[in-house]
Amino acid sequence: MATPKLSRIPSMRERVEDTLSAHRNELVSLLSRYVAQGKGMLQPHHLIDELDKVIGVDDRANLTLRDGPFGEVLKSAQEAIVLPPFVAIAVRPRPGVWEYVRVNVHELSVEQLSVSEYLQFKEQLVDGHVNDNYVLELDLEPFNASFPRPTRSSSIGNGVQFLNRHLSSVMFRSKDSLEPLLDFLRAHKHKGQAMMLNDRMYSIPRLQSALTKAEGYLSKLPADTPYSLLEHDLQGMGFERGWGDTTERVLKMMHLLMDILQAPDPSALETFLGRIPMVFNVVILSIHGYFGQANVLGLPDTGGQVVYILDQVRALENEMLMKTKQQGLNVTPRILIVTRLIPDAKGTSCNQRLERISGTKHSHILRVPFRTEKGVLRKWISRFDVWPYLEKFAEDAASEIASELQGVPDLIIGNYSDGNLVASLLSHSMGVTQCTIAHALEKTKYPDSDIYWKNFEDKYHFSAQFTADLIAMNNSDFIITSTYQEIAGTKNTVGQYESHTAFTLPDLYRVVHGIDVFDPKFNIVSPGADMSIYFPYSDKENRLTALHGSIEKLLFGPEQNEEHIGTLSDPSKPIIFSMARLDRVKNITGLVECYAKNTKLRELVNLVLVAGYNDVKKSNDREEIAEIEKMHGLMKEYNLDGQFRWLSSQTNRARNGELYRYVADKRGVFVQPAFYEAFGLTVVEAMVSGLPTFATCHGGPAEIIEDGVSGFHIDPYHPDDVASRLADFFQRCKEDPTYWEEISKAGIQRILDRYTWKIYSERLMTLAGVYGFWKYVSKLERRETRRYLEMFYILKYRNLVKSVPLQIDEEH
Ligand code: UDP
Ligand code: LCN
Repeated sequence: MATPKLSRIPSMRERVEDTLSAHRNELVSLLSRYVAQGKGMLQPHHLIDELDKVIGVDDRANLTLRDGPFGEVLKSAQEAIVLPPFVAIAVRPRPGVWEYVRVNVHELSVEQLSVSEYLQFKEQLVDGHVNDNYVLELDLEPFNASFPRPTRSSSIGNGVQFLNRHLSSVMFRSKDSLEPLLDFLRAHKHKGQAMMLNDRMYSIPRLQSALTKAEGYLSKLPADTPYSLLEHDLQGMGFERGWGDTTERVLKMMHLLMDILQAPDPSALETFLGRIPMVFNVVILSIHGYFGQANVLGLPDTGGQVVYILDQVRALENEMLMKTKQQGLNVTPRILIVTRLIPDAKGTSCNQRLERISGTKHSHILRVPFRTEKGVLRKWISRFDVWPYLEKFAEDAASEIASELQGVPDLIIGNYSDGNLVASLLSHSMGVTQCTIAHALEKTKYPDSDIYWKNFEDKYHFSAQFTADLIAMNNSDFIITSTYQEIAGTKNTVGQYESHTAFTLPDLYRVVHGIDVFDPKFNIVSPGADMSIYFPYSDKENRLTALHGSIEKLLFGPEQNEEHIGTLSDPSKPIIFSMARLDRVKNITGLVECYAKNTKLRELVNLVLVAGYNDVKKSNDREEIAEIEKMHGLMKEYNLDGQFRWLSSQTNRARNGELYRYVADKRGVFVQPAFYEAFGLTVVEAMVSGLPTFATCHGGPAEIIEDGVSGFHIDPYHPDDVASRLADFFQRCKEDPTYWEEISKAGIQRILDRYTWKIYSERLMTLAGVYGFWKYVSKLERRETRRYLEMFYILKYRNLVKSVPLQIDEEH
């Protein structure tokens, strides 16, 4: 039998070269079109549009160009840099995998570029930039080269699964690799008290025989015998607390370990590590904004992150209480949310040092002020201006945490760039497992904020922020994301973390390997919505009908005041509803404009928004002020009165929940029109309330919603299409009301299946266990990365922070 010939996959350069010889004329004409645009950057749709123009619609002979190897290269291109006579293309054949080619259009020659060469070429786009051969390159690849990682794009975001497979196969291959597990169990203590195994258990054979002995002893006892009655005997055999609260649980846990010692398998390992009681004290850092439990939502920089963390803490505390009890421990778990104390708290509780979190027994918000040599900063400041305060904040927070917990925490969770940087500093100095949650990475929200960083610097100080992000993602033991796209995008779009793999900040430094999306530290653990606040409109028994009077006043009352302006002359029409902070990226004014321009839509439905303030005097946030002015302009220009109601930010969550449902009663929809939305909690809230939801295709919502099934994707860059899609939907529902119900039901189901806090907290506890163990096993290797990051922090980050001005309080 003939052996099939193995053919090598042609390189990117070869594919371009082959096409050059087969389609010389067309390719010259296409490339000349690119080059004719002069120095600049081309986006994917530009590249394809020009290709279609060259081919011509009916030109069958040339279709092979579009469907051939070069067409494939162009279809997976993410950007092209044109510096005549060169065109360099960044190609992304699949999530997380990048290649770079450069064509000289005059000489028709092709070369493959390294990341570094590509970025160096890209830097020439910036006027006044001097090409220098000695540019600082950040490269974390060599440090991670020996670390295991998956290769399939579909494995991205399943880090813990991969890690367990790796750990168990190593343990299987060599019995010596079981030693670290023994050491880990022996070293495990809480506040000086031994847990799991005591010092007598000095070898694996001894552990195995002790387990067999314990098994014999336990199997003779009733399954529900409490641990207190077993403690003395088990201690004599070498076991300490932590195995379970009854004979049955202790036996199950011991069987898991016996299985692992005999033939390790990933799922037994995950269950075992997830059950070891490791996390009793958790510190959650969320620094900027107003972090409070009431009267804060919708204020600038204060949105989903606060909601997410408060819900997370409640779910986590429950899970920790249940787990510690089941493992037979008398330890009271504690969670501290550490945030900024704002003396000028504007009617919120943000000036209190310690605040108990409602719905929990042992969790608190601990507030620490921003302090400099000049004293405490009294006022709220934008998240873009916090950098000069963080190092001192970390020091002060460390001592406050120590005095609250009477020790160090077992897990530190950072949130957003500022919280993650402080989490890195604290976990580094305390040697504690660090978890990172981005919520939003600003680099993705502001296009070209890397290459043209200098243009953004005055307002946003991105150089410090992006540097902080790189330090935190690499220092962190594990990273939780809400969606796959947050890590690695989709087939056609780049993920938020993925965009930190390689980029350049000209004249500052070049990132050639900033983060690897295949790193097993990435895990998708999606948040949910608080089901006591956000639940389906059809859940009649729990509806808060008592609030309908105040909701109707809010929507239809004639008064024009600081809480609402605009009127709805026909209250019987369905409502298009949206709610967000009044940031530019949220594009709320874009929704108003697209509604305003579509006559049919205006006839069919009303528009109701909850966003920011309607008076510029009430805001001190630069983006919000610009949006307020724009909104007033649109109301006037399109004469929206009678069809549009603008409500100021709403801080009453219970009423907000009922508002979603009220809109659903009226067969309305929710629209999330952001230019970019990292995740989008309002999308989850609206869907679970039963509102058919139309949400941006840029970011998380595209993954939450299955287009046309559980809601709809919209592209805010094509507002006319958005308006006609909405108008078509309402027209169809008018003719066939069951269509509204179909989408509504599917939306509710989608959330119940995927986005709940119960699934979240179980997962997070397992991750803390597995990565805690992994940190222990790999601590020597990790040291090298840490030292490199320390250097980067001291030599680069601290200098960048010096360029961010300190804020000044107004005189009192
Ligand atoms: N929110 C609110 N009142 C407002 C605006 C927003 O209660 O005036 C809430 C909203 O219900 C959601 C959160 O704030 O729970 C916003 O989260 P999302 O993830 O949608 O956006 P973010 O503000 O975090 O960018
Ligand atoms: C921040 C954002 O911008 C939203 O997209 C998220 O939903 C929120 O945080 C919670 O993670």
